Amino acid sequence: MLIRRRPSWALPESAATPESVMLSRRSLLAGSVGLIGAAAMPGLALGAASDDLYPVKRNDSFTLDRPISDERDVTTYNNYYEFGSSKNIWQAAQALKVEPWQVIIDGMVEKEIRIDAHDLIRKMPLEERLYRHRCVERWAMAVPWSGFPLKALVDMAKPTSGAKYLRMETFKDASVATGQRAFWYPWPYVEGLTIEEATNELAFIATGMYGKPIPKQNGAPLRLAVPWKYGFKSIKGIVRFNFTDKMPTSFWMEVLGSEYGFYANVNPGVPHRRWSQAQEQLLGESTYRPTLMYNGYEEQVAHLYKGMPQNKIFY
Ligand SMILES: Nc1nc2c(c(=O)[nH]1)N[C@H]1C(S)=C(S)[C@@H](COP(=O)(O)O)O[C@H]1N2
Ligand SMILES: [Mo]
Repeated sequence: MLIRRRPSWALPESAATPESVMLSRRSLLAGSVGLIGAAAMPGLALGAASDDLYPVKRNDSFTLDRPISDERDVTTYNNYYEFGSSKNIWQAAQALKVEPWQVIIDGMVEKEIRIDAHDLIRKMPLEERLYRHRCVERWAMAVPWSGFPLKALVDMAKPTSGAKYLRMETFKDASVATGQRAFWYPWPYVEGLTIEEATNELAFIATGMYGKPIPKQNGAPLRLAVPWKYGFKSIKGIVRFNFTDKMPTSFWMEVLGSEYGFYANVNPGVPHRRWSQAQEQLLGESTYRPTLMYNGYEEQVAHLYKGMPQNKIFY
């Protein structure tokens, strides 16, 4: 979503596909994997205080209409602007220390909570879910996340009746996240949901993936997964959950509010201001598939937006 230069996804489709990018990255990686073996697996996380919890039991009620994406693709093709605006940030993200990791749950709650992320994870009902993910840039993937329903955290927080929104914030430390030295961005990354969205059964906090702890580049130790929305809503590296009565201004709303709104629900029929959203490309595939309404989760979430203006909920 860098706007200073022509973005790769705005190129003609034949010129830059996620696959061609990944194929070249794969061949680059091939050499190092042979040399240092498993240690070169980008997903490898060593020794955080909740690593023993995985794998967790799969909840079979979440099914896919597409293959699970290749783990190496998912862990090496990322958006995480804290570490740079390219897709190739997985090595830079290893600088992040994810233990200890202090989380604050505050704002309109009965009592403020400060807890280490790994203690929080131990208290939560962990399960595995297969989810689609659809980036606003048109690439998509399917991931086996481990984690817990966001509702479990909301219930623990006991928000007061006036709380209407949940605002989430990413860590801020430009000494390790060199992307945060880009002063023209409004750090820290912020995202938000209505309380109804946050307590919908689909809203999930991912703490693991592929049966292992979640890698740093994918948002360790706590990362939101709201699969009916464009990917930028799924905030990584969360340090704060703040309950409020005011609609949060997200990072991307602040950067470019005319293109990235608060709701950002997936809709194939509502184009981005600069490209169509009718189709999407799965990581590792060269052909396009049709984009699904609410990314295939219409049944679970459409009721949340009944009667709301269409021009507000799909960008
Ligand atoms: N803190 C933070 N969270 C973030 C982002 C980011 O730049 N910073 N990028 C978002 C975008 S645009 C997408 S598509 C997903 C990408 O997740 P992935 O790298 O695990 O595929 O993370 C989202 N969460
Ligand atoms: Mo994205």
